[in-house]
Amino acid sequence: MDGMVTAGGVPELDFDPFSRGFLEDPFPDHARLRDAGPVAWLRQYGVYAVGRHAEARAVLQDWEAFSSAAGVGLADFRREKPWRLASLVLETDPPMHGRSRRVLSRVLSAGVVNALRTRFQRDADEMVVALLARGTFDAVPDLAEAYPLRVFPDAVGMPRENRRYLLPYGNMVFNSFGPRNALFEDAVLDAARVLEWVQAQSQRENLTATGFGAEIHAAADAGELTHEEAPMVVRSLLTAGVDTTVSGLGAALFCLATHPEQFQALRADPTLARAAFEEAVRFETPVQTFFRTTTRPVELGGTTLDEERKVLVFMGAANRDPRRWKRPDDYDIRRPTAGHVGWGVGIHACVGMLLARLEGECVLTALAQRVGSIELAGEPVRRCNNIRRGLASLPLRLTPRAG
Ligand code: OW4
Repeated sequence: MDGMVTAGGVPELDFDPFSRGFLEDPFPDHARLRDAGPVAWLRQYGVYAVGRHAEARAVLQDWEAFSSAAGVGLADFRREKPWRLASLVLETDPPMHGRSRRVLSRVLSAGVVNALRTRFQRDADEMVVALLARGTFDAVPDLAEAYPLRVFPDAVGMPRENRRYLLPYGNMVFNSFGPRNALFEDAVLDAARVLEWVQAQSQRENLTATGFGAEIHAAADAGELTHEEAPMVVRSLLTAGVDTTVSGLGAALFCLATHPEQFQALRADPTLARAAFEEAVRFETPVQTFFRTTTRPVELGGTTLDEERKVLVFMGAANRDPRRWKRPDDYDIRRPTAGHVGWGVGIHACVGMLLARLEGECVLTALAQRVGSIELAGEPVRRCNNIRRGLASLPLRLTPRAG
């Protein structure tokens, strides 16, 4: 029952953040969580929960007290075997984390990403022109999925065939950070085949001679990673690189279709494309939650958390915390978004965010320059996932820009 407190004085809550009802509309429980206190206890799972911006940031920034090495899902790797080999970057602490992170940071650095801009913009322009010719289409498969599935595997150096498997694979991995509920079980039905395929894609001989994949394998030649580790780091790219940006693009398209005045502001000044994407990442927060595990008794928001406990950080709740944001539930492409936690913060903050932002900027720039209006042409349909917030379907109607 809500209203009880733990022996440590932490308020207890009963909602299930992995139920379909919550995932369809998390916002009322987000408010309850934030209002209960700086930290709450989720009775159903026996985990701490953090929904306010200040404490979410504090947890994510303190990797020593709030470890990732026991897994960033509900499963505690010290007690149960991970369902797939643990990630060398997401599910590690320093010093191991730094080894893989350093390689990924370089492979996805500003200079590398900026060099892709011309190609990424051309691909976005081409897609938007083709969709304008159709007028009405489903923006999830036809744009939010199609665009990252074209540009990202190209940049990694993957072959064209079967890249669409990256979508069910991402859905599987993100569901796996939650409990073993029906979402998880349905997502892993085909796991053996998909995992085998992803592992094969990560091998050096299956990647082109140039691209992110080849550069990660070259880092093993240079001694920065072992040759056993290199394919695992490529796997991280394939895991985190597609369906996250699919959710982000879907969020931006949903926001612009449902806030026509914001799309008109973007049309009036297409240089707002990057800000409009960033605000969509705050507003919808594609990666809604991740866990940490306490390594010692640790003070947070005036209470002391027990050691060896999972802590569920609600980035989506923090990104709409009224203690931090003015009119948090408004999508406003001119608001200062700095400090949002949609990419995480601290040593595990999204290493691919410059690439994701480039994809968002290119698609929204193409829309701003070529499209007159974006309207819903049907009801959006949510794709429920334990961790990731996104749509399965977004029927849109575009009209061309006059003149
Ligand atoms: C958000 C992320 C997500 C899922 C998987 C991995 C990374 C990985 N970052 O390293 O496998």
